[in-house]
Amino acid sequence: MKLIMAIIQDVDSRGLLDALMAEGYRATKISTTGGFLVRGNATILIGIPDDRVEDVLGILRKHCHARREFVSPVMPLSEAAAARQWVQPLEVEVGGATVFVLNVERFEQL
Ligand code: 2BA
Repeated sequence: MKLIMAIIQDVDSRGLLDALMAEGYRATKISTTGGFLVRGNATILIGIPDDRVEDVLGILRKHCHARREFVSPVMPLSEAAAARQWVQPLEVEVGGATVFVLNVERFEQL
């Protein structure tokens, strides 16, 4: 058995969960926060038999889209003035999904 842990953008989570349910997969959404942007994202946990990994990755590819985001680096005004420059927004591409596939040693539903 495998546990897929996928960090995705929250906006994609409803469509992804609907697609997973429609295909008979069980999934859990956890509301999480990315360390860099410090914005909400979603982590989806999906427990599956080993031979379903590629199918689930295909569903993730279809429903999770990369987007460009702008982040304003935080610098106190006094430091910005001292540096004699305006702080430019930084553009980053947030991935469709950051996916970890883990081996499950044991699975119980009690
Ligand atoms: P965040 O940490 O908020 O990162 C959002 C996006 O910012 C990243 O997109 C990347 O494009 C950029 N970024 C992150 N750290 C950076 C840095 N030190 N310098 C410049 N740009 C940086 P993704 O790579 O697609 O990651 C999306 C989210 O997936 C991340 O949100 C984080 O929550 C998670 N993630 C990504 N890699 C991870 C890892 N190795 N372990 C755990 N979580 C991870």
